[in-house]
Amino acid sequence: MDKEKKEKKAPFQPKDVTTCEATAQMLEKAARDGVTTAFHRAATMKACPIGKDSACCKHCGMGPCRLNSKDPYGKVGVCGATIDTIMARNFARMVATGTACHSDHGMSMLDLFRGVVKGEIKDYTLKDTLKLEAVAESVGIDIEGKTHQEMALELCDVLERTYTQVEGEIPFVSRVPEKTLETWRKHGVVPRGAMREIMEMLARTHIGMDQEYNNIVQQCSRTALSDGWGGSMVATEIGDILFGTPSPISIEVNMGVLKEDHVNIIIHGHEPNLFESMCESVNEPTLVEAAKKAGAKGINLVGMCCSGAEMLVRHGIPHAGNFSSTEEVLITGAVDAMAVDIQCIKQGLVSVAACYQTPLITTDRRCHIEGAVHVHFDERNPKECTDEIVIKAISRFQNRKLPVEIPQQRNIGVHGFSHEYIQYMLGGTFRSSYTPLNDNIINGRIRGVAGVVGCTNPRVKQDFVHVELVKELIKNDVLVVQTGCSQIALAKAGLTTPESAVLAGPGLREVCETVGMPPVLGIGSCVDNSRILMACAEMVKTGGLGDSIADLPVAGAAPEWMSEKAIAIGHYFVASGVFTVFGVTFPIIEGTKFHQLLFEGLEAQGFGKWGFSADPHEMAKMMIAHIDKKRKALGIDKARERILMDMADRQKLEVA
Ligand code: SF4
Ligand code: MSK
Repeated sequence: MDKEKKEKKAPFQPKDVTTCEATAQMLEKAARDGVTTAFHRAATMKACPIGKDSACCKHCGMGPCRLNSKDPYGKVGVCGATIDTIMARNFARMVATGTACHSDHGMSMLDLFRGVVKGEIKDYTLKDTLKLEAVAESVGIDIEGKTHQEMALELCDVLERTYTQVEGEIPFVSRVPEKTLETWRKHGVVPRGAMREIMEMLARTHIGMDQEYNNIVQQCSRTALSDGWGGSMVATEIGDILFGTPSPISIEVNMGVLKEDHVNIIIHGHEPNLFESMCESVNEPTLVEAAKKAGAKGINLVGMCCSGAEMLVRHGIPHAGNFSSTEEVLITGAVDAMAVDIQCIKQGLVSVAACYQTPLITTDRRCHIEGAVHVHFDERNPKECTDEIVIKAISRFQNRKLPVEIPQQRNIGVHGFSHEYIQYMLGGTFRSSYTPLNDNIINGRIRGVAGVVGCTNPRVKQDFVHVELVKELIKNDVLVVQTGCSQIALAKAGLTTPESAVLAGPGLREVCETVGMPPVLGIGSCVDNSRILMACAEMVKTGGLGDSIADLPVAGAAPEWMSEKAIAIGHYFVASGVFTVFGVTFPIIEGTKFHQLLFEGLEAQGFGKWGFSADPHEMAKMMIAHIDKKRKALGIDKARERILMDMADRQKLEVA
């Protein structure tokens, strides 16, 4: 941090770019320390207006070709590609990349699972054998008389088809409601293995291949479904079998979880195995002793981003913040090591970490970063890597030279609502089912269910859109389920406590208070969006809310999305039958045929549809209107009117 940098003014006021007070405090400090972050770069780097509308193509050497978003049909690319072809191909490549990320994650979880089951990997065990039995049965494995090892080996072979199957339907299609599956079959989008779908998607977007936007979108749906009901779902299910299915746990979130007198280690990324081993290493007596000898009171393990969200719900490990705070947390000067694995790791972390002499450690062969230290993580000997991370952190603690400033915000909430737990919570041990949820939707106490998920993005005020949207939804009796960075935004805003039921509408509040649950249910990381699909499938199976996912009074949103994974998630929800609204920006030109297909046409074919609004209140309005439309189609809109009248009457009585 030289003098010249110190005098550099931030191009914004911290409070204008984030509602997270801890992040704002660190941005103030960044200005004093002369450090730049993604917020600074977003403020000074204007998004390319042509790229923003997806009106350019660089798929071949005759281009790059730029079309005019103001006059989209006025021009074509050198090869003759129209705006619809160009936008559809760009969108398709985002879906393919997002699907590849989740599927690659799922495949490594399956590799780990196989290694554990075969006894080649000894540091992990099968923690949830009840889940193992349930998953095996769900894909048609006869578990009668088999040992857990036998059924797990069989399960490995079946689930591997999720990725490698050349022809025919992937195993978890068995979980899709019959009528939804009928729609998929009719439109030829039932997925084969993710590898096949991604390969075909990429091939079809090459110059001179698929140049009919409807046909490209059909393959987008097939590819995205191989993620939601395939790649991601396997990652979630195997994670639960290996590390335990989450159940509600009280947790602490925000930068105040860092401790000045402890060795602070942050794990950031997506795969739970690194984090699970870190839990062992930070409790290793020799390392704890070493930390104490270095003058620390102990070792404080903290999560960030999505692997943090998984550890939060499985072990109650504190969480320091979401994607947009990963550079800012280093500015505290209190982080003695940040270890990362895969996905959503900003390259900008390297320079911020260097400013505070914090070791930034990459651990996965798929994600090295120039300037970071690499310590390879091998599941066959995981502690070799995680012990070394702890040793590096202790050494940094011992040599801390820069002042430490830890924001004091620390929010407590309850998270860990797997779809299995929602069933148990509402139905109790003996009649565990989704019937009470469906009943409360049918009688109108709960208007509908919304999944609010996804990233944060420095192009919009951090957390603001998530929090405003969720507040508006629960106020209107919509139960909210959450994953990923969105869940952390709401946890920081204090909305994941049972007490926050006071912010809900009268019907939802009554249900929450009866059961003792928050109106906002945190369920895990971004691959755990598959839990929301499972909850939707259970709601259909339970009955009374239509025959397909498209009939349900549900909606989804990613209000501050930024990653291609989010686009893949959005599209698998749309293809599954869910109205899904994105904020920030959407790579499309309004008024084009491609826009019409995504935002209206797919719904007419029996799928869900896309929506867009950058404004949280408008977004809530759109989602609630959709939920009401579905209630009307189901003939349960009258029940809600009656219930609301009853509640209003009751309130009037209370006032009197
Ligand atoms: Fe231009 Fe067509 Fe090549 Fe794309 S594929 S860069 S539109 S010539
Ligand atoms: S980490 S994909 S920023 S949710 Fe899953 Fe957060 Fe989005 Fe990454």
